[in-house]
Amino acid sequence: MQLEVIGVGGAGCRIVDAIYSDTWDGSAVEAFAFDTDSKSLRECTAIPADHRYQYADRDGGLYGDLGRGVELGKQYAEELSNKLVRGQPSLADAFLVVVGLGGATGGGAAPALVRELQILYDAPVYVLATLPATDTDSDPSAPLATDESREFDSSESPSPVMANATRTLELLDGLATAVICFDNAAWLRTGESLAEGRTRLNQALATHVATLFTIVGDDGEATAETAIDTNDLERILGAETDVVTLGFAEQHVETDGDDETDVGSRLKARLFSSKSSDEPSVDRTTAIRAVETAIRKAAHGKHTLEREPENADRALLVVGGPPAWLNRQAIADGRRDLESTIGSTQVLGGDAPRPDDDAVFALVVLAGVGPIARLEELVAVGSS
Ligand SMILES: Nc1nc2c(ncn2[C@@H]2O[C@H](COP(=O)(O)OP(=O)(O)OP(=O)(O)O)[C@@H](O)[C@H]2O)c(=O)[nH]1
Ligand SMILES: [Mg+2]
Repeated sequence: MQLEVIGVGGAGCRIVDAIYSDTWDGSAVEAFAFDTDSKSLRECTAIPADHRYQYADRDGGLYGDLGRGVELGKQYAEELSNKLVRGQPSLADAFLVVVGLGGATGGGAAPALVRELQILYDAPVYVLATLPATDTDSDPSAPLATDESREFDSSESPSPVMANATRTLELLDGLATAVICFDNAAWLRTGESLAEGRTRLNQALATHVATLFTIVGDDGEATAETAIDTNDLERILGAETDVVTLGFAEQHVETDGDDETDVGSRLKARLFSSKSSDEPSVDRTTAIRAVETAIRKAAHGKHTLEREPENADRALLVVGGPPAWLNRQAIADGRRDLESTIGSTQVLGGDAPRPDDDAVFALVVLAGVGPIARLEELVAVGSS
């Protein structure tokens, strides 16, 4: 599918940079980065320079002033959306606006930009939002909490990160087609600051997002038995600003191409296998086990946002990897299990053959999830 990813503010631009650097076989992606702070834009080196744009008359971050961010967002939304014509926005199957909740620039501009895109284009406008990690982000002395170039002045009141995050979520309600959430707190290691962990977090998030959007309408060289198309995705994500979480897992598998170093087994395969190298034989039980394990981890393991597994309205399961490993029965069983876990029949399953891969992966999308303890906590802290 054709996707337009747009980062606003420091976090949004960095995450888009990571997403854009990820592999996109078969799918088209265009990336844009918008910030009031040119320093943060200069660091997004994967995104073409003419797709990065500094807006507002004063260059720099907004130091947590969400009111100002909202004002600037309204003032510049049209100008920002006009920058997209440097690409081909009219061909987009979806827009993905990426923002770090808690900041002022991204959190302020995202709602107005989403509104503008909804007016201009027919395609859904999804939001990808990070939730601030309470302990690191609300500590004003923590580097990179909202603006890394900021010299902290102890006479100022602490940055109202949680209040900003709550307010932005409220503003997005009814505007964003759906909100994919990523909880920084759950992905940082104990004692690790955002400054230390952000590259790893952004990479993990990029893998989840790139996987989701590359499997949709995948027209790679191998044909899926059950392909997921943009209509399927729209059906699962809904159009009511539902909260979405993603779970991803992969299992390395031994493929014929793997044996470069293992001369003995390569030779054995050549001598004794009746199949040619482009028709690898895979033991059925081993394939089923690999698919089952990947599905179990993606469905019940760590998600971008922790949730009670049963609290979702709709779900999508896609299993991908080398075609010979994609056991249809195991995928169908996994889909049925997911259906009974969430107690809904609105569960789609599909496959994504990747002939050159050496891993079986599963991606689970849960939509309409709630109530979510972390979001409630955010709202409670933000409004106290
Ligand atoms: N996952 C992730 N989260 C980040 C990153 N940088 C910042 N954040 C989070 O996003 C929130 C907003 O930070 P920024 O995006 O830097 O803020 P901004 O939108 O640029 O707004 P101002 O700089 O305040 O004008 C922070 O409170 C963090 O919770 C990042 O690289 N990765
Ligand atoms: Mg900033």
